[in-house]
Amino acid sequence: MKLLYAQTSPYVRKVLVLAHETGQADAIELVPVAAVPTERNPETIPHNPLGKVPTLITAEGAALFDSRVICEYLDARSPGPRLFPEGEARWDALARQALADGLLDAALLTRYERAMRPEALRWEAWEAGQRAKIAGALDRIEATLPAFRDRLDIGTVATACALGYLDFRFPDLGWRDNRPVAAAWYAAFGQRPSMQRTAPPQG
Ligand SMILES: N[C@@H](CCC(=O)N[C@@H](CS)C(=O)NCC(=O)O)C(=O)O
Repeated sequence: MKLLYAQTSPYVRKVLVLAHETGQADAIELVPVAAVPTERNPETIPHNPLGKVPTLITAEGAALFDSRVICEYLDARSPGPRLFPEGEARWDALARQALADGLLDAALLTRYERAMRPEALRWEAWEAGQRAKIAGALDRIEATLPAFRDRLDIGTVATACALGYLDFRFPDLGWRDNRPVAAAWYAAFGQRPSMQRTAPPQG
């Protein structure tokens, strides 16, 4: 399998954390590609017309995207642990993944706004709206964490990758302020080898 990837992408990180946790990291060849919304990357487009990472090319040559589809695919072929629970617990785990991914979507849009959009074209109210989504998602994580803090599933993996992205791109946000439960949980979860091995570049 080949994974079209960028080391800084939190969605890629989610896929790689799941690959490590399910013992499949060595089966994935990492192919670095540029992923920029304003440019069509000829390496990625033939596989994924959206031009986004992560995009997985399976051993059979099928292209899979986005991160949720890839995570389910890898989980389904896991030789060991599974991170998508069955039964009632599944909906809870998927909902927590959706919350964390939604936090990431808002954070990434904010990042693009700050790093890419020409200053004269910036729209403050729009960025404030994205920041409010991030804060709301963080508050929901803080409130609900006691019920799932001991789980290892796609929900906790996605949550940890989202918090890691905030540390990486928004170190001044102070997401830990008034959120001691999430801060303590992330400090412990972040020590997992899967998280350590997939950390974004420093500096
Ligand atoms: N919902 C997608 C989001 C993927 C995504 O937005 N990836 C970013 C990098 S972090 C990207 O490829 N951006 C390039 C673009 O938007 O063209 C997923 O879960 O995989």
